Amino acid sequence: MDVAYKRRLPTFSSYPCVRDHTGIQPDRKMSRAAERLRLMINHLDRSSATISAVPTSTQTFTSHPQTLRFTHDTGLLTPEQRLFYEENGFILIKNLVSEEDIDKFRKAFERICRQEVKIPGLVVMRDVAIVKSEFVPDEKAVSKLQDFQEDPELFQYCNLPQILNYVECFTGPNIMAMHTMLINKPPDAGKKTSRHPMHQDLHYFPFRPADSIVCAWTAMEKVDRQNGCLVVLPGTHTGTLQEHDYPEWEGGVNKMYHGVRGYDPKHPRVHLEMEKGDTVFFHSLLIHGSGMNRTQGFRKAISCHYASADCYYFDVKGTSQENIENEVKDIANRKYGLGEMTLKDIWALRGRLVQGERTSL
Ligand SMILES: O=C(O)CCC(=O)C(=O)O
Repeated sequence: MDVAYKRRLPTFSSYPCVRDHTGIQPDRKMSRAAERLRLMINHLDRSSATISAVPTSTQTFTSHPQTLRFTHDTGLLTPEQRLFYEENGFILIKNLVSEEDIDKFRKAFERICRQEVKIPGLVVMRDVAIVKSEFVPDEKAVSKLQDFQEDPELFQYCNLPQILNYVECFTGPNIMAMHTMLINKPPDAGKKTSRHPMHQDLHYFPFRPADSIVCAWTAMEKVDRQNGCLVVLPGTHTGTLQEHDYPEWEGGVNKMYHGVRGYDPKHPRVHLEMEKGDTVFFHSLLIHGSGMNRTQGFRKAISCHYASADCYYFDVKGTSQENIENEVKDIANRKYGLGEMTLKDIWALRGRLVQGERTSL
């Protein structure tokens, strides 16, 4: 009789999830558990593998089959990487985007900051501390670009084949790029406004299921604790969407930077220190944020939220997401000037098919 195989998960500190995009295995030998899993997964249903094994005297077993709920088997992720994402809700891939591409995105960003180009639908945000100071039309005034889907250069990021290959592991083959950002975290002006409060990205999205939505976030330069790298709470993707609102920070909070209410501050944290071109993929329910930028430089990252085109919209009225709906509608109605629009209309307008078929979103 088959019984469930008890997972042995890698620890965060060893980062077994990391490998380069050439697909070459890391130096160290894959554990025997992972080898067994690879063999088993290859024999199982491709989309939602049930892992089971015949017991031996040296193994411990649970009584229920273990289902891989958060990842698809496309042949790219190793069994260890799949299990890492299943357990932690994120995976970091080293050196995924080339220097050349990143430099191109940086130049496109600078052109926008210098106001040499005008991109339809683009939202240019300024840090709450800077916005009050004198306006300077260069990158020093801009803390974030949102919705660059109409910028042919920046949008190339969302179409990079090496990114989409990973995205497919979480969304399946029909992929929409739903939300794009280039974050230019400024040096903190002393009020800690450069922090991004801990939050779940799903709070912003009126579509589901949450498991079919993933963020790709690429460091455009070295990011570490000094300049405010991402901080994640591993495993929180298995929870539910929590209430969000503006945190009560003395120095002020940036527009639309809602924070999650009532998460456990003692939950283990992982600071994702990354080199230029490294990319982290994370689940839409994973609680994450970023720290203050204590350096004199700007910390840049580019990101896209992808969703399966098979996702569906729902009405957020009466849910905890109603507060963000009103803010987003306000901004979008001003941007597109098309009169009153629903959140679904706004997202349908922003979303771009990047692979497969536009089946629903
Ligand atoms: O890049 C950062 O500092 C945080 C970005 C982020 O979490 C977001 O915009 O949702």
